[in-house]
Amino acid sequence: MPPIKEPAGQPDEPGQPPDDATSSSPAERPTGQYSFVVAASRLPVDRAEGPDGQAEWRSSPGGLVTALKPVMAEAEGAWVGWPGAAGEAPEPFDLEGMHLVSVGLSPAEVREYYEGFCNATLWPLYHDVIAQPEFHREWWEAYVRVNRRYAETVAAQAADGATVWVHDYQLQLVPGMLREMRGDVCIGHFTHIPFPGYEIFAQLPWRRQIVVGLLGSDLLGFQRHSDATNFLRACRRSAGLATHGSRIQVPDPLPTGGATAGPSGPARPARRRRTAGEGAAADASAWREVRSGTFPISIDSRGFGEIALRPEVNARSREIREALGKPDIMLLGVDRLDYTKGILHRLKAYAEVLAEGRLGPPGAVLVQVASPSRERVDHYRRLREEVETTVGRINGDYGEVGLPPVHYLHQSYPREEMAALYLAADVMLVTPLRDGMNLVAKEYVACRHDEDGALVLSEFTGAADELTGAFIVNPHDIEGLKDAIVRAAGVSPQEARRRMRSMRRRVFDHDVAYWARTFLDALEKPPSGLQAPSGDHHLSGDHHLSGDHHPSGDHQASGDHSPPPGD
Ligand code: GDG
Repeated sequence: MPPIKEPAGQPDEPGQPPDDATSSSPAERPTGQYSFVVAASRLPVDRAEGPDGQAEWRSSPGGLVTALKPVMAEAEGAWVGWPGAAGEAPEPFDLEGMHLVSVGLSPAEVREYYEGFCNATLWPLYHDVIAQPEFHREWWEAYVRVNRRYAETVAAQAADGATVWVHDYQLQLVPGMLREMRGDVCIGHFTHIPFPGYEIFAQLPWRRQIVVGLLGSDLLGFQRHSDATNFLRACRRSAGLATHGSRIQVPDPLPTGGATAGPSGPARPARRRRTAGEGAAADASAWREVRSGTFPISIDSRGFGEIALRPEVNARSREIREALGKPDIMLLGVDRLDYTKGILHRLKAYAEVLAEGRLGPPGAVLVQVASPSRERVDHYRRLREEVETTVGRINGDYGEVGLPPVHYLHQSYPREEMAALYLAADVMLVTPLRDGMNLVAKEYVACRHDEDGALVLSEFTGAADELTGAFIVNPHDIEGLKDAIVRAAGVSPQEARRRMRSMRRRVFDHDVAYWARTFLDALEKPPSGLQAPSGDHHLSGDHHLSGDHHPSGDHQASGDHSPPPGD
């Protein structure tokens, strides 16, 4: 189907609930029993075969779940998400202290909502249109429908006054919908991917509905300062709202159609908590304050660090180097096979470095793990073909019998194997064209207990704000990338140690638990008497994170949602 230019109906009007929506009125909806509810695209579990051959659920070892498990256990938490396969939602179940509630997606919804609007509209749009986003009205309708289903599921689980934490670009309408259903709950939303500049965001026919949906939150978290400021601009431009520093003044309830002007004077803190079931029929003269903040996500640093210290993992890392023919230099890339990750730019630079003999013959080997991802989406199919053709060409041009210069692995590996690869690599190549954070860079650092190894890191990742000991590159600048690879490969042990030490300090001080804690603290205990910061304002989250400031000013760090490979 060709991309459309025209939106359905009024571009800036909210999506209407579909005819088949099973909404009940707020008054009829029972209040749930969970005082902390996480809503994320996926449940933190995988379906696996048990010892008896029966299918069973196993928790998937993502950083997000690692960080939130203790909070879930303490607060009687529920997690709402899609189990990952089309079809009816399985009944809610408990696993490792978490109450897991599935949202079902039909095969058509997987196509139109997940592969369509999420991964072929929003994903390329939010990553600076590296690939052309497609705009289809039926995909948008599926997005509205599925977001409503999530919101209803959360509303049914949340106790009176509960804290709800909604995650990422797949669920941007949930905060607004949930606020209409349950004005009593406290809602946070965190965007894991970049939030684009307004000129790009403005292409989206449904830009206003997205902004309004997000503004149902009490606190909006972003990875980088630039993401938060882009969002504030979108509030002003597409919803006509006034922003004061990092805060947005929002009429309560927020009209969902037409332009909305905010008050021009200073912020009027007028949020009032409604009781469960009271719904949105509140006094339209009230104003609510929505806060935004920068909360860079991180990883389970200690967990990775411990794996990397295991003797069998260290033995495996030596085995990997032997299997590669004991190269002088081993370079490594680990990515989902995604066009945002800059894999082709990396391969081009590596091929030229080889051609120029700058890594010293026979010398270097690149291991590229490209874990399968979104394989039914066109852009991803085409990327796979291009990457595989390029790898074949490099090996054809520069390989010898038994010594291919690129080892390409289109597979997913257990964490232990990943840690062994990280430990084996002299140079880690993380070269995305755009990336909200990039957890791989932090995982590499967390594993290097030997304080050796060098990281080449794109400036277009959130991680570049924090990992200043890396060799920072612009991946579009192939000459610059080549120079950085050569410098990283030839770095002295002293300089490598100095750089790695500073990065390890950062990654261990600001882990995923820190990220979750700072976000939830800011959500539940908004700093009183917040001053509207002037100019390059800092966001509410920063108030919790003074001290360890990065030159670019963004920082705090921590948390991680390691999406399961294959997402
Ligand atoms: C989004 C944002 C942001 C990959 N292959 C295997 C494997 N992985 C794991 C990595 C890492 C994760 O997947 C990938 O995380 P990234 O941060 O690199 O990227 P996205 O998937 O695009 O994640 C990103 C993130 O959300 C968190 O907010 O950083 O910017 O795009 O953890 O290790 N893990 C295992 N085997 C593999 O083969 N075990």
